[in-house]
Amino acid sequence: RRAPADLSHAAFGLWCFWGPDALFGAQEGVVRTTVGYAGGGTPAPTYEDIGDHIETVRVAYDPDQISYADLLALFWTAHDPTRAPLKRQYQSALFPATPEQAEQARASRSDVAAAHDGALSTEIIADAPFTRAEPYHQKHKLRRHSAVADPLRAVYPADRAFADSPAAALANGYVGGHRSPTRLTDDAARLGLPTTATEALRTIAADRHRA
Ligand code: MHO
Repeated sequence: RRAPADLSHAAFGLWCFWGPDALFGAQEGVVRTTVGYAGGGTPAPTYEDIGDHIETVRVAYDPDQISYADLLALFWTAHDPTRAPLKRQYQSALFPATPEQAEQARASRSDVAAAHDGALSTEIIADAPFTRAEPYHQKHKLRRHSAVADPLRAVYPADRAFADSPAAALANGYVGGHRSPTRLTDDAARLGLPTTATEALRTIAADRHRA
């Protein structure tokens, strides 16, 4: 397992950030997720004062386990990039963090555009500053399930520690239905949940997960 300094980062905008937070959090090799605002020019965005920013999920990943190409593939299939956004905050957008990612993002966008007669709304915004969203938006789906969230909050009492924990990212992925409950046994050490919370998560995941 890589040290935090060796992790790669990339951010994605695909409609309301609650869903992508769970989707990316469920992927093998994704270590952390953070939702926030990026891509605009107005200062100090918040949810109530988002200005021209886009709801964004920022992903920390181990490049030995998952590639930027894998994340791009997930991005394209998880939303309809040909649809015009209902509002600016739901803009489809890629936020590459390195020149290599930017190159891959452009090539990938060209491929997808070719398959859709060029009609994509997706923007590519390099080097965009990222502002963390409010704590209640972090792992939002997970927060609705206190039988799982409360024991995790006991381990990570501070909002930021909870939001940034690999365990919360993964649990949120299960709650979103993006990871099979058959994997819970292997994930036990990473989740660090008491048995009752694990069983609660199994029930939720079994209900949500469609193979
Ligand atoms: N207001 C919508 C989207 C929220 S997302 C943080 C909802 O409640 O589902 O934009």
